[in-house]
Amino acid sequence: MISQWQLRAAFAARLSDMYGREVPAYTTLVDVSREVNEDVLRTQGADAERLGSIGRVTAERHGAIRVGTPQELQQVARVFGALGMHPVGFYDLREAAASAVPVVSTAFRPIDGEELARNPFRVFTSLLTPADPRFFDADLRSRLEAFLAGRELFPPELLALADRAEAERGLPEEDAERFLRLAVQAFELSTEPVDKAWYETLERISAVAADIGGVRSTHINHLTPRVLDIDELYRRMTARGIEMIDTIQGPPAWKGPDVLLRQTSFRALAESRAMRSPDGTVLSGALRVRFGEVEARGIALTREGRALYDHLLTLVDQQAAARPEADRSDLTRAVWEQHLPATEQELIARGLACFTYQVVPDRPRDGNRPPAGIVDLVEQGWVRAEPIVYEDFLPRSAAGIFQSNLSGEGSRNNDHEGIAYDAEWLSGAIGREVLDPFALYEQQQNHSLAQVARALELDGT
Ligand code: OOG
Ligand code: NI
Repeated sequence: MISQWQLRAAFAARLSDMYGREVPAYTTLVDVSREVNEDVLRTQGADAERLGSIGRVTAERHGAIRVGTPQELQQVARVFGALGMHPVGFYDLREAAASAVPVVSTAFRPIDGEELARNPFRVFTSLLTPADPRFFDADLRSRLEAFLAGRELFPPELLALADRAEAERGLPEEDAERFLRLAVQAFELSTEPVDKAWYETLERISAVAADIGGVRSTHINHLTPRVLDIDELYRRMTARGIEMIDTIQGPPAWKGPDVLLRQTSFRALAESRAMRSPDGTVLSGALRVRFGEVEARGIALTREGRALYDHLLTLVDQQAAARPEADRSDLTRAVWEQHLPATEQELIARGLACFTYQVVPDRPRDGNRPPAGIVDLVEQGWVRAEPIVYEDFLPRSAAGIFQSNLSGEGSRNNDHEGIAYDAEWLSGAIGREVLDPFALYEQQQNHSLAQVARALELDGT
C-alpha cells in the first residue's frame, strides 16, 4: 500500500521532472536554490534548519494551477484530497492587482504537523469568475461558460482512483502508479492547437482569463522551490543572465526573524504553442504565461501579528507616496525596524507569532516551581519554543506575482458592481470546507501548550 503522503511526495517529484522538461529555466532555478541552501547550511549550521529540516526544504515545492468552473475545482479537490491536501485560506485577487485578474483562490495543502514535515507540497489554485460583470459582459460570459462546460480536464479513471485513495488513505502499488501517471498528465501543457480568435477575445479582458478559458485543458503555471536566502538567490540568478522581476515580494530583508513569506520570480518566457486561425490553418505561435518563482518561508503570525503586518504595509504605502524618490525596500526595512520585534522571544511576549512549545527534558532542578506564563517558562529555560512555519500565501504578493508576469493589462469596468465572494462561497463551490489558516496555526500552538501544562503540572493537578 502506498500511503497518501508517499503519493503526495511522488506526485510533487514527478510534476517537478515534467515541468523541468517543459521549462528548462525552472531546472536552473532549482539548481541555484539547492546551491544556495547548501551554502547557508554550511555557514549557519543548525540555525539553517530552524524552519524545517534541510530534507524538507530541498524537496519543498508549491505549484499554481488555474481552473474555470466550480465543477473543475471540485474535481481537482478530489485529486488533491487523494494526496492528503485540503483547501486552506481564501484569496480574492480581483482587486489586488492593477491588471485584470478575474479569479478567487485557495491553497490545497496538508494540515497536520507530521504530514507537513513529511512533505509539505501545496498548490495555489485559482478559480475564474465569469459571473463578475466588471470583467465579462453577459454575452462573453455565456460563451465562456459554454466553452468551459464542454471540456474535460480530468479523466473519469483518474477521479475514481483519487476517490479510492482518499477513502482508503492510500493505493496498492499498481493503482498508485496509474493514478500518478494520470495525475501528472492532467497538468502537462497540451499540444492541441489554440483557437487564436477565441484566445485573443479573452486576452483583451485578461491574460489570466485567456490562459484559463482560452484552451481546452489545464496546466501547471509554475512550480516554486524554497530557498533559505532569497536575496542571494536573486543575485545569483541575475548574475546568470536570467531576467528577474523587479522586486522580492513580501517582508524586507532585515536583521530580525523571517516571518511569513518572501517571493520573487523570473519573467514569463515565450513558449511555442500551435495556433489555429479562423480559416482553419494551424501556425506555430508563442504564448508568454508560465514563469519560475522561488520563495523563502518564515514564521507564521498570529491574527494580531498579521494585523500588524498589514498595518505596516499601509504605513510603507503612505511613506512611499509621500517620498516617491525613496527606495521602497529601504523604506520598508526602516518601518520594520521601528515596529517589529527583532527577536523570537519578543514575538512570543507580544503574541505576534506562532510557536510550538516543548518541555526541556534535562533542565537542572533548582527546587523552584515552574512559573505559570509561557514567556517566563521560555526565559527560565523550562520550555523550548520552536517556530511554526508559515504554510500559506499572501494576497498582495500573489497579485504582485500575477501582475509582473502579465503581458497586457486587460480591462476591468468599475462602473459595474463586483460580486462579493468569500471563503464560505468558495467552500460551497468546492463542496469542501475552506479552512482558516489562523485556526490551524492556533490549534498546533495550543496543543503543544496543553502538553507543556500537563507535563509541568501547571494546572495544579
Ligand atoms: C498564482 C499566483 C500566486 C503565489 O505564490 O503567490 C502564487 C498564479 O499565477 O496562478 O502562486
Ligand atoms: Ni506561486
